Amino acid sequence: MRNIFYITFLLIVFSSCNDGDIIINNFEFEDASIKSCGKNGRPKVFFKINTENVFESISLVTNNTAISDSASILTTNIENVIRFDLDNINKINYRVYDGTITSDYFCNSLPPSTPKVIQEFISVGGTVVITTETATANETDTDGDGVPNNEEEPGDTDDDGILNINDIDDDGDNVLTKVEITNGSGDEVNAAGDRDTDQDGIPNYLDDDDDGDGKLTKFEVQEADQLPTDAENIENELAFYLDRTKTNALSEVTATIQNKIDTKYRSFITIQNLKLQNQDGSGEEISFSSYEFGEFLSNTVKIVIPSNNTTPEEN
Ligand SMILES: [Ca+2]
Ligand SMILES: [Ca+2]
Ligand SMILES: [Ca+2]
Ligand SMILES: [Ca+2]
Repeated sequence: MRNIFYITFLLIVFSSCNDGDIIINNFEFEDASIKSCGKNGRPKVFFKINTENVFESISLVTNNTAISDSASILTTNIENVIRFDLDNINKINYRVYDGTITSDYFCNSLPPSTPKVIQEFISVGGTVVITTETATANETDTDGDGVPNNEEEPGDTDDDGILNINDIDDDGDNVLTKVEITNGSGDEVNAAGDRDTDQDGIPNYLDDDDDGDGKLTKFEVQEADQLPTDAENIENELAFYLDRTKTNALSEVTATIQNKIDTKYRSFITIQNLKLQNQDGSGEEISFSSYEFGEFLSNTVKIVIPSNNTTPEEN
């Protein structure tokens, strides 16, 4: 906020020193969130638009290869800071217009003829610094398994190294928790009201032998397929793992469900030693030791926990 105030102050002073120039009375982009266009073979654009009182935008154009091509992701790299200098291709552009602007202004391959730019500053120096962290996609149910965080059993029930709060198969029986908590009519439940087929008090989603027939759910499959929920492992609409009269059991089950959960990436863009020059020919410059451009929040993507270095999947 201090930096925003600083440029506001500078611009007002600067404008008032130039008789006849347009008075910029607001450089304060209320919303810190940044929008983006994908690359589509061109440099990528990040921008903020202000349409209150004054029609203005500030944008960062970049062809830096560390930045994703996707419009909805800046980067998924939370390990490293992205840092590059502004130059003829990578630049900050501040503009004031004579009318309302929309995202199309930046995202169309051909810039529209209106609104007209009536004042423009372009960077003549600075270093872009981008740091990224993960952001929870679902605050109340991190792994999206249908059991809210505050109701997840503490710890790691199946000892697979993934805490229950992040585990989409809490008991490690190859049946997703969100499947195991589903109650149908006539299902047996425990005292807490959770589905508990063998009525041993342990809900199915935490029970590795759901039907209590002595064969672990994970092994109540046929050779053809190794997931207990697949059609091969269901007879007369009842899965073997829920049928205590059947003990279909295979000892050589190696499949485990890949633990994919939703997440987002939040990137913070700061420009160090930013120097902007007025394009009106006056050569006037304004400078910042550090300008907080804003935050870019990605769309929700699926990642594997624990990380196996696969590329996150866009939903
Ligand atoms: Ca869980
Ligand atoms: Ca399970
Ligand atoms: Ca049980
Ligand atoms: Ca069983």
